[in-house]
Amino acid sequence: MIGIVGKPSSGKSTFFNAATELNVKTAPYPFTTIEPNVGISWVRVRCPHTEIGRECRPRSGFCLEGNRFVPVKVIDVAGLVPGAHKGRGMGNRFLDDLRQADAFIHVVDASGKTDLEGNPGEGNPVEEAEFLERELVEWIKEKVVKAWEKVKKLPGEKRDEVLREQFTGLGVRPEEVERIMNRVGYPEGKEEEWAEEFLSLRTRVIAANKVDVEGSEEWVRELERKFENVVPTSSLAELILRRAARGGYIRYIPGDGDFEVVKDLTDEQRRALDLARDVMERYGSTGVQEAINKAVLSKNIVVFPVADENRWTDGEGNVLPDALILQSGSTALDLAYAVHTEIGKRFIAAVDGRTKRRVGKDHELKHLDVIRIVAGR
Ligand SMILES: Nc1nc2c(ncn2[C@@H]2O[C@H](COP(=O)(O)OP(=O)(O)OP(=O)(O)O)[C@@H](O)[C@H]2O)c(=O)[nH]1
Ligand SMILES: [Mg+2]
Repeated sequence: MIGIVGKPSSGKSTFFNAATELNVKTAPYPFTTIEPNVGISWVRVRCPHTEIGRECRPRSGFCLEGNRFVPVKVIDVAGLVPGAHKGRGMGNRFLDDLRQADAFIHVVDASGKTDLEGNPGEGNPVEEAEFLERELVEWIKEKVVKAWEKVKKLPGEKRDEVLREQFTGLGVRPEEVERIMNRVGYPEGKEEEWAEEFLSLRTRVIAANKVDVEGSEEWVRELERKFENVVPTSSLAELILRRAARGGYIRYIPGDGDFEVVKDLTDEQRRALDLARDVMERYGSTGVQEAINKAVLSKNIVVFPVADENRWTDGEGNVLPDALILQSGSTALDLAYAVHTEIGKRFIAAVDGRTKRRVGKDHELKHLDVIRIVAGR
């Protein structure tokens, strides 16, 4: 799950709406919205079906002209203000909604036209990015302090064991806790370092948003100088494009650097689309799809399990029906378990759909692999 975070009025909800807006009219897709602020967006990857010249039939997500859109959950939380971890603003409650997010997209108002509380005025996007990072560290630090209080009195062996299990609620696996313990030592007096380690387990992308606004270019450059993973975005442009595409006015594939008008437009529609075109010309795309892709694919791969390694189909003849997001470094056995626990338990071997080579359980998978799992009965 991707958490969309940022100060008030930076454009989080606009980003969320753009990223979760379905711009294809075909078939009704399930579960577009799960709860008010949890929705489905899609990672865009090249679909392997283009290699075999037969159309895929996605069971979830969709495919547009050889671009496969793989569902990923996103959550839009209320704006965070300085002191949020202490409960300022809507702080705490929403921070806790982010526990299970394994990546953050930090939406920064790169127009520099709103202050840290989201009110119109003078903004400093660099400070904005820094304070948010701070708030996240402080929030996690409190969890570390609490956990350590709980376990520090336990005897040695038991203490390590309980500590390892303490942070699964924060999405941190026992083996990751173990690694941090080996590197940093116990959290005593080192809560801050622990919090930073936890945070660095998650991918963070900075969406330098509102790049359609004049004056944003300087801030984008400044942000790119100071931070990694900065993606210039115009959530507004993306929302305009997806809605126009859904209405059948343009042909546009999310993430593309261009679109084609296919129906008569009103002056108002034309002006809106001009704004989008301008952003695309300056930055190559609106950035929204790129931000989602970066958030997911920095630490994950997409793999296609099939039942027939020659035709790339499932048991019913559907071509490439499933696309799974797995952590980078995942093995054939991990894929088997991701498909179904039973398949994992009965794993015998896997077959690479391209080379047709048989591989064992420890075989490391690559991005866009097509794999058949051979399981016993
Ligand atoms: N020009 C421009 N305006 C944007 C963009 N994204 C958002 N906005 C505007 O910024 C204002 C705030 O947008 P929201 O999406 O509500 O911001 P938010 O971060 O969700 O705000 P809170 O929920 O209050 O924290 C709205 O007027 C949006 O139309 C963008 O890319 N370009
Ligand atoms: Mg909002």
